[in-house]
Amino acid sequence: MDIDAVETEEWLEALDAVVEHDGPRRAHDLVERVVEQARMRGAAIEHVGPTPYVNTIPREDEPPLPGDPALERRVRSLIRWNAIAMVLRANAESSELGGHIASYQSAALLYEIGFNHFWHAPSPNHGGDLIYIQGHSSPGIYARAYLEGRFTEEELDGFRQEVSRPGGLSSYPHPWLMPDFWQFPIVSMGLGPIMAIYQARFMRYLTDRGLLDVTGRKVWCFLGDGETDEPESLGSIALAGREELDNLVFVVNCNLQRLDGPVRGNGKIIQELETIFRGAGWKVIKVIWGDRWDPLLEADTDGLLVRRMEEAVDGEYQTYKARDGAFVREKFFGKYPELAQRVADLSDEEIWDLNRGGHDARKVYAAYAAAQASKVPTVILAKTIKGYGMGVAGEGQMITHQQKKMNEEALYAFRDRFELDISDDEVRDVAYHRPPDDSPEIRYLQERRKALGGYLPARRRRVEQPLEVPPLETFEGQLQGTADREISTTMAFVRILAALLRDKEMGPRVVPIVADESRTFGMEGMFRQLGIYSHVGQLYEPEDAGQLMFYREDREGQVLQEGITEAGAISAWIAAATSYSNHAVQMVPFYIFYSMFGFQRVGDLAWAAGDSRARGFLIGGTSGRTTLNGEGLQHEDGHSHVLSSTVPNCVSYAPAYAYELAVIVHEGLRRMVAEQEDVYYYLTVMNENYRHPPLPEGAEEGILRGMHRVREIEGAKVRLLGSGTILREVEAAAELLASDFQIPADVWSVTSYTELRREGLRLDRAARLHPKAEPETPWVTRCLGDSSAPVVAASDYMKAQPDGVREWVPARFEVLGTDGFGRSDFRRHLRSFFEVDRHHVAVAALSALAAEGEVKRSVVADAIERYDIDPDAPDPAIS
Ligand SMILES: Cc1ncc(C[n+]2csc(CCOP(=O)(O)OP(=O)(O)O)c2C)c(N)n1
Ligand SMILES: [Mg+2]
Repeated sequence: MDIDAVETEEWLEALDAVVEHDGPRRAHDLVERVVEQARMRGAAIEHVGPTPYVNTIPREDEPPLPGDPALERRVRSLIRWNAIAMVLRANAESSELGGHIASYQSAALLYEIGFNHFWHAPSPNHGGDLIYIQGHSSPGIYARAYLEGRFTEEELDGFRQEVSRPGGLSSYPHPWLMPDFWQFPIVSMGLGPIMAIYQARFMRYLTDRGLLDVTGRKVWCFLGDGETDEPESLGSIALAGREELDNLVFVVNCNLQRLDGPVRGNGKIIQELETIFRGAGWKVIKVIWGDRWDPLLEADTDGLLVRRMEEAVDGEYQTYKARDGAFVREKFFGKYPELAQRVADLSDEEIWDLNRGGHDARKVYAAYAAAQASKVPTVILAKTIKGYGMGVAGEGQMITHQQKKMNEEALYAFRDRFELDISDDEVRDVAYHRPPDDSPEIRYLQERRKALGGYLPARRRRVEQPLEVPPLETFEGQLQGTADREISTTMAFVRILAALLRDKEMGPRVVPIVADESRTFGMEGMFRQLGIYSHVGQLYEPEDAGQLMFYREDREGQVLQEGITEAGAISAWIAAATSYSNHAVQMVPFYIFYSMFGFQRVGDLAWAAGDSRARGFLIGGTSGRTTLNGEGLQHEDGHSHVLSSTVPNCVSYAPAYAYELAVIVHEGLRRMVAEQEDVYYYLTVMNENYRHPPLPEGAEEGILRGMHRVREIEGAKVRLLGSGTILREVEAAAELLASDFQIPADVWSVTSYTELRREGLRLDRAARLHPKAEPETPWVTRCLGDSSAPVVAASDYMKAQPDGVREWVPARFEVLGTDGFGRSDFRRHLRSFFEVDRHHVAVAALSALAAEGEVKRSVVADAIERYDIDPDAPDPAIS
């Protein structure tokens, strides 16, 4: 209720006068001052909602379009055509291969303005911008590369045929499949945005630490409006805002549709995203309406048009573009007679031509120029039409996303709409079309890219001068054993890291990354010693300033303390682990986390890391279902090695002793840093303290291949395998078997069932396909093949791990493991519950011997009784 209408009118008139005399900007500033004053006076003005549903940049502030817009449109149309042709040709035989038409057609201009005017390739003058391309827009990116002369027509015809056609083009951006082309694997929705944010932050880290000047380089990330529903898409935007990452631009292609239908049929995705990003400290640039709306908006002095624009929901906007001008006149303008009157002079065709901002070159250019100059992260919300130009074949239709067909009629219409110089025959054949090299179109396109330093995307495979890896003796402290001192492998790891950090060449390239768990792993010493990275340094005196290891934040800090975000921390790790490629600076990242919150929590990012050819170490701390004992079901990891084994280029180890860890880390450095192999390492470390023996002579090969003998007895009757801390239970079981049953046993430390299995599979395959060649024997068989004594394996992980090598164990094989939900108790109780303690190992050994007829069954029964095992205890796997 307005209690004083006259007063209200006066205020509004005053504002109108300001707009008239000093322009909207002055009005904006004044209102902001008034709001501020009102707050000071106690008027609780709380929520700042979205701005009106119009473009953020006023028409008068739009810079003129540089270059030759008409020629650019011709080039763009050619790219549109070839992108469609790729998909249609791939699906001509059958629709088996798939591919997307509609997404790129909605985004074509958004990419082309970038390619023609903004995005630098690496060159002597510029380090290069990093473009995260929306995965299912790839046909458009290939089509551009074809016009640039980077792909042949045969290669385009190999779209989505990566196996049968040499040089076939991958469905989506995959560095694994196209290592010279794609830089960032983004098609799994949400991963692109979060990786882009941490990439931008990592670039600033490189600069602040004096490793590389990245001034002027930007990260541009494209995402779909539907994709913003993924928690990963928006979950880290506050970091970018807080850190004022001025090198980051998001372009959200707001075509209002996702796969099944509208993104926000009953609302407005652009308005929703505006509020979210503004709240997170981003500059938001809405590009909603194209220039043909400008006269109507200028004439909208009473705000009725904007009101109508705000009333209409996205579901309606989608429908408008699937119908025609008459429909828009009736449903949109016709709602208010005054509004209908304003378009009475426009023909239906002119109403139909009222364009959206994301399809207007000048508006998009203006937004990009503003983003380029912005001092904070910027998001561009560009309103587009899904399937733009597809006409009756799909424009704005519910089924558009998956439409892979366009009939001849639709293709002719497309050609005519974009005024393509393509013959009827070519249209019928869906032929690719590329004008000659000396045509104005191709010359223009090439000149633009030349001016911007070369082609994009393009990926660097290796650095020219790899870092030198320090010798194994660097980790002498861990190789010698700890004598009487009891430490955990976590502590051993921290010492290995500390030794690496002391190395002159490699030390500064090490990136320790944590997600608020440094103290858990005893790494708080690094806070003081290395500093925690913070672009603004430390603006406060830390509470513990007087202490030796105080919480030191520093602009040159080396540690990335990401807070409680495993997805963010692994994204930071991916940025560092691919720095060799994106920045030509080799880094050696170690991300240390609770092993339960690794692969299980952020498995898709771990997969993307493999695709990215990331090189670095993931360290799963406090691992083992019974080793981290007090934390209960949610924390006790007994399966991360099963999960890590699914990533083809992830090399996993579960070491038990410090010297194993040292040998493995050293080999990882050799392979990833010196040899530049595209693998990454997953190592589990534990928090149980015990003594560590010195490195046995000649043990390195076995440690790296996956198993080595740690206890050798003449005439062993049984062989026991252990991993991680359970190796110690296995060693104790060997003692029990000797003392209580006079049975000699060998003990092996299995450092990696995953590696043993991979070798077994590889050699089996080689033997199968090369029947005439002498088959090679896998390591596990070489280790265990010299006797037929039974083998018993126990670990703190699932039975699937040892089971994976069963085929190559040439003897009876009993497997113990920790399948099931964890729970808390003392370690000894948990190990008894999960049946992986010394007693169960001994019983399993006797049981195997009984099955072989080597001991009587009564001996097994005796042991069960002697060790106080309840044979009717619940099965831990389902308890
Ligand atoms: C994690 C994940 N879930 C589902 C998909 C399947 N998918 C591919 S595209 C798509 C719709 C995308 O809609 P939007 O983000 O709006 O992109 P547009 O094509 O409209 O530009 C879906 C669901 C995926 N790629 N990744
Ligand atoms: Mg969409």
